[in-house]
Amino acid sequence: MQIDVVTLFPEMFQSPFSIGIFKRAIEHELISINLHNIRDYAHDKHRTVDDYPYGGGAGMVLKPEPIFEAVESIKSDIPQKQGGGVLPVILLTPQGRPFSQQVAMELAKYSHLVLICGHYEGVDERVREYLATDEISIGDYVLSGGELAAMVVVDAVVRLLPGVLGSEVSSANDSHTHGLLEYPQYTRPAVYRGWSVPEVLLSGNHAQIARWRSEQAIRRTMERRPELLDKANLYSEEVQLVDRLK
Ligand code: 6GU
Repeated sequence: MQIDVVTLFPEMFQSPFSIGIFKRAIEHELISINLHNIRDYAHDKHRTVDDYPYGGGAGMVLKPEPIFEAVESIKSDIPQKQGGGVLPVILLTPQGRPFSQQVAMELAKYSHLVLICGHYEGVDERVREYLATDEISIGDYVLSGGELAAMVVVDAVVRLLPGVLGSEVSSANDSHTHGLLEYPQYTRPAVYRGWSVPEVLLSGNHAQIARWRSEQAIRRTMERRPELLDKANLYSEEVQLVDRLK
């Protein structure tokens, strides 16, 4: 997957993308991440990227020209033979559709993504209307820019790509993949400061362990995020368990 990020602060991405799963995925050529500084596409010698809002009001608005030209430059580098479907051009904005594991799985199907990080009080509306194909928000709170949101989206998407995680099961078992929170995990020592690991996990009885984990995941989801249960994809035994626990 090729990921192009259009941002005012490319240096913010350097450290996160140079460690952990990103480092490995880039080294193994599973992903390539290109950072594009919006300022490089400014038209004047002061490299102006923002301006006062028409109609007045506080704050500045990101100008359309540098953003359009940055994305057009990315598009012009795509080999024509690839053609294929539409290239997702995603604007990160608090007004976008809510990001979720479902959306991450949807984006993981593409071979190329373009992410535009918004800033200041906003982005000229023509960017949303005529350049972006999608708008995403990572939650109901306001960040000073789309950069952290873009990193969240890239992390959630990249870890779903085949070969990025150690084993294929690692992301299949995650919280939210089936719509439930994850069950508790333990490792050695079996007793730490007098706190014991649940006995069933030491039993070697795999069917019993699977049943315990399923019950824990359901209990935890009921306690913490009951609204997730309505949307969850449950097996019939799990549905019965939910009814029993209710
Ligand atoms: Cl995508 N951008 C900004 N600036 N704030 C946010 C956000 C995005 N998602 C939640 N808050």
